[in-house]
Amino acid sequence: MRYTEKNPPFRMSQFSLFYAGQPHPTKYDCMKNEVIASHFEMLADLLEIQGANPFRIRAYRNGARTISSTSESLDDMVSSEKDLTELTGIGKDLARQIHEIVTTGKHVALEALRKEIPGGVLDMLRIQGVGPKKVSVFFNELGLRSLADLKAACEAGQLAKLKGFGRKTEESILQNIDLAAKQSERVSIAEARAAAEAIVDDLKQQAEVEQVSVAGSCRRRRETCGDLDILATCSDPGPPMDRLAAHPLVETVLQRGDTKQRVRLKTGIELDLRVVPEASFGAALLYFTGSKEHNIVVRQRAKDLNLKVNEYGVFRGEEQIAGRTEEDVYAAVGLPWIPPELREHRREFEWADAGTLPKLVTVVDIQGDLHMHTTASDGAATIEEMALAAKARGLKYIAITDHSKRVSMANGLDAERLRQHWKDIQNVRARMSGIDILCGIECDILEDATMDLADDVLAEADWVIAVLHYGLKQPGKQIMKRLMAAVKNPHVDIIGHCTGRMIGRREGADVNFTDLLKAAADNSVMMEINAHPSRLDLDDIHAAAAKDQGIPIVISTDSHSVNGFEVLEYGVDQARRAGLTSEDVANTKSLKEFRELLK
Ligand code: DGT
Ligand code: CA
Ligand code: CA
Repeated sequence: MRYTEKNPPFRMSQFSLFYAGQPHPTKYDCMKNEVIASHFEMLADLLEIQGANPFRIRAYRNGARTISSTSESLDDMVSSEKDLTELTGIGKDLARQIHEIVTTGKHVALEALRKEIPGGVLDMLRIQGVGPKKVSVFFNELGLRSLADLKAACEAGQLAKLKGFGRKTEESILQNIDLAAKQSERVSIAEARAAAEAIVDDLKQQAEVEQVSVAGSCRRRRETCGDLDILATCSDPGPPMDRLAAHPLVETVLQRGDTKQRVRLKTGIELDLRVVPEASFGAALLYFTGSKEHNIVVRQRAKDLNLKVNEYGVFRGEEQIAGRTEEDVYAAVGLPWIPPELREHRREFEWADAGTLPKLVTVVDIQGDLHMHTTASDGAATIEEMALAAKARGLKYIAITDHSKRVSMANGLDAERLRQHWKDIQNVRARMSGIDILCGIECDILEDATMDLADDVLAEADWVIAVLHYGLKQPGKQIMKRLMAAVKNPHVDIIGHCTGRMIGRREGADVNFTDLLKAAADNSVMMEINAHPSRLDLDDIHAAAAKDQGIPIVISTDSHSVNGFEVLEYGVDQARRAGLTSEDVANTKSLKEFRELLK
């Protein structure tokens, strides 16, 4: 994956479980390639901050790129004793390190570097527009060790005095630093799920433990989580607590009571484990899943029925009448079971009362993926490799949507290259069976509201995604002029990652969704939920608003490599939070039905 300081797609290491720690390899069925790649990306970042030899840094970055674009699992390669050095860019040293990560779960080189560079220095990489080169200067020349240090230095005008920096950099950092600081207190749903699910799976191994579940915002699939919550039932709380304390992802036990334990993971996030009686599991799960606002309504409904609900059960006077399962708690207060993704006190009670709770879309409903890149622009795999990988995941159709020319750093395509690219796609399509391939384009909507490619070119595409990449900070009026022009363009099929936000790093553009969604509905333009965990754009609220307008939603992975498809589930989670059914999501349809939706 190629990225620049100006426009990082995302920093994989932010999502890595292994950001700070030494994972235990047996905890995972398979060590994902992306996770191994993230180790090397982080190693390269740390070396660059340290001012190490550029060749060494490049070797790690190339290695990371190879790993994330290799379709064969490195984990499998290691266990079947294949020669890793046959992969391009993987020499003896990297092969040895991969072997170490896969077999021991440790990465000595990375851990050594992390000891030399404070964690707060790495936090600086979360700031939009700040990469390892700048951080290196902040750390080595100014001795800054945290976001707070950096903020103070900007406010004191220290940066502007450095060679190669100006007032503009200082202002831009000040503008984005609070968001980075806020974000470092919350983690992406991808990181939250990886950690919580690994720990749940591990607790299930404990013989005495009966039931275990993730709760809290992670179970509701919020896009970021403040902390993790896990519930278990066990006759004796001791063994699960001991097991958690000894888990390789856990750094320290912060608090231990009779039934509750709070720990800090090596990634920095904190986790609560609560051990509850079997007869209260459902009530506790409902209570600790939240949201708080949802719980308040449930409690009020119980009151209206002269009942009391708390984390132990549902009570009539002293008598417990429900609590073992969530279903029976909801039933006791006259409600059907409500999926966790809907528990935000938005419309779930209204739907439940009317008997119209939506049957939410699931990952297996998805038949096609309509946003992905190849080596023609900034992807790591060829058309054929992407198609094969999509087919292996059970997809029936894909659209190849490389960048248009404005995105020059991603090697965006002009009309001539694009037409050749489409010919190449058609050739691959002709010789492949079991998957269909659409000739698409991710076309930039330029700052002046014109499209990056001429209408006659767009007219030849099967599928046109229009997106904002540049000028996201323009005034709302100009942003809307651009989006409206795109929506009204007869060749545009969909608006991709509508706001351009990068969760925790960059605010999105100032979009007036009321106007935009109305125009999209009037012009039969679809809206994308970009599934990447750093985008999730549309968000849940706006995806629900799009549904209300009858706009078909497409959940897309925006894959840049054969492993990019892994993020699909995060997009589906966001769609579920929006209350979307498979009817509302256009890429759950067969290609034939999907084509009928196109204008
Ligand atoms: P987070 O961790 O900020 O991402 O969000 P949550 O929802 O996981 O919040 P957390 O960890 O503070 O608490 C977990 C759940 O426990 C929360 O969703 C609802 C429940 N809960 C916590 N405190 C209260 C409270 O004061 N009242 C009620 N009704 N529920 C609470
Ligand atoms: Ca929580
Ligand atoms: Ca909590």
